[in-house]
Amino acid sequence: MTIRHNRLRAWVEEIARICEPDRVHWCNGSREEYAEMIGTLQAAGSAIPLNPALRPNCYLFRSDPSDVARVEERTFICSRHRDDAGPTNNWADPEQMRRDMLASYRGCMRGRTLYVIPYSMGPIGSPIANIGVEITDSPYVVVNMHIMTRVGSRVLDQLGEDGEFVRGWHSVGAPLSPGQPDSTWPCNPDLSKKYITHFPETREIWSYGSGYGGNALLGKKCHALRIASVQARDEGWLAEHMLILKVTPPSGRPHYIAAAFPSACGKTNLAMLEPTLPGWKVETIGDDICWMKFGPDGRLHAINPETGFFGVAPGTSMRSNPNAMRTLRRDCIFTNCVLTPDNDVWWEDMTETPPPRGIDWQGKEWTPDCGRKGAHPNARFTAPARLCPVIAPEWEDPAGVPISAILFGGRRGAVVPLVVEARSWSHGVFLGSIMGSEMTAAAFGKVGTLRRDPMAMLPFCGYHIGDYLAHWLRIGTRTSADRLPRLYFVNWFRRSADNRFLWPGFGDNIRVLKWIVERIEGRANATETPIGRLPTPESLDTSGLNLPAEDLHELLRFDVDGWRGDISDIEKFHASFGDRRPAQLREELAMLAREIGAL
Ligand code: GTP
Ligand code: SPV
Ligand code: MN
Repeated sequence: MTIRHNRLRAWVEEIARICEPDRVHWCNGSREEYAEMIGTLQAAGSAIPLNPALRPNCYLFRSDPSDVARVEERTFICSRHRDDAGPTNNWADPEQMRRDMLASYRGCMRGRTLYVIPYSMGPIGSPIANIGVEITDSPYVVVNMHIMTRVGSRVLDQLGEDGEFVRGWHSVGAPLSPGQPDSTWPCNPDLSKKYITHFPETREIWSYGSGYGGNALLGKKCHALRIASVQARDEGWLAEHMLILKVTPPSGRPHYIAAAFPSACGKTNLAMLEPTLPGWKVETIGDDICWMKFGPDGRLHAINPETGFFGVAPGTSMRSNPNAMRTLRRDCIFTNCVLTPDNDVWWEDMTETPPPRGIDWQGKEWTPDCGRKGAHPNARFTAPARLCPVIAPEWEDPAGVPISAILFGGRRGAVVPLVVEARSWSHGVFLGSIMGSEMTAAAFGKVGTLRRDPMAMLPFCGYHIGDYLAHWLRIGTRTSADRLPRLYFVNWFRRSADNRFLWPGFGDNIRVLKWIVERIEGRANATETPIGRLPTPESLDTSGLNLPAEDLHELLRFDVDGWRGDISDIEKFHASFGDRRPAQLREELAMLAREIGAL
């Protein structure tokens, strides 16, 4: 392959000099390359082929037990000024970080191949898309990037001789000395040696020591969210942790809706929802990331920058997400799932009856009653989006789809109602800024504790969170109010006094989407409350649900006492933005506090 882009070639040569790989391989993105890479991984014992009669062309991987999720405490935003990273990011001095990491990178690819992965986030040539190049020493990363992004020669052609690209430098941090046998999941098991570093000003990502998910597939969180959020701020668009769906009511006129939920809080589920209301149809555009730019019509147009789903496996079943299950029938990668006796994969809650025995995610003999989970709680599938039976025909439209509504939602057992409509753009930004969620296994941390997670971007915003919210407020002034998406706050996770989920969720979430579509079209009623507009009980379609009236009442209740209890926590969170706290958000909070007699 001849590389016409001199800066790209020189950069790869420089990295190769530092990392000292045995070989350099430029990825062309072909099916043959995928097959060859899988062959290498299979020979190394890393890729376990599944039963071709049950799941053709599918492979299982088991990670090192130290390397199972994103590592937020080892994730750094190395902006020149500490203040530009803000209170929610780990900051480190860029020069110091470069020195420290260079010391780790020296010779780190000995005994390995350096792969160069040119990729496009978004349809190649789309005005909303963006190109990156990831250097990695992990063939597992290569095959995952093949599924998750558009890889190869087409991207190099688009880049031409001098195009701009995001530079991603990744190593698992496990050099091999001559004759040393490789591990099936090479990584650096020492947490203090792992780094997921971003240099926002120079659009660079340096990742070292981990081979898992968002730590290693650099197109995803590092590029499409942390670096892209900075580009979006500079250029007047939005890079968000959101699914995108198309909902078509019986009347036939579709709406496109985006929704921000924190990790493992239901984006993939909602994006592929199978409606329980007759005549309603939901199709998928994307399940994790959404880039939105203003179109010539003054509306926000969204693309899914990815081409695959890196989805949470446990809990995925024919009951909770049948369309995901149908997507997983061939050509997929599974990580940290159970291997069953017939060489298939399994995870908790996939089926009502578990397999009688199997090999768990750590490679140990496992039975359902052994007291351990078979799959890791953050076990994941990597699946091509085109295989999703409800993928929308326009999912790769380079112009994107016009967004009618944006939902913000977290996992809250109490306080937050099922759905509330914002009064205005700035009120909606306020609601998004106070999102809280009980933590999940998608990142290292204390599962279940409540943390504020504005727009589900807390771990993914590449700059000061106060500036991020100010950017959102500014976006609302860039077009007329009737062209902006309407903003909503939702919560599928409200619990009863005896700890049941009050709302059936999953396919029944179409009932909330229906209310939202009818609000947009001016056909559904709502009650004004200090936190926004709540559905009147009869405006929410609960036909055929058997939902007890007191549960519905609780789901749609404005819980004054609960909100009073939340105010001081919100105030503390917003106060942590210091002098970058947007005045409009201060006013929104003061107004809410006044109306409910708090503060
Ligand atoms: P990332 O890929 O980590 O960004 O997350 P995601 O938001 O795509 O997560 P996903 O859709 O895989 O979330 C799965 C979790 O949400 C599982 O624990 C599901 O049980 C739960 N979940 C999804 N939808 C619902 C719902 O409507 N009700 C309830 N109670 N749980 C839900
Ligand atoms: C998330 O944690 O939000 C994910 C998975 O989507 S990962 O790509 O590993 O970050
Ligand atoms: Mn995510």
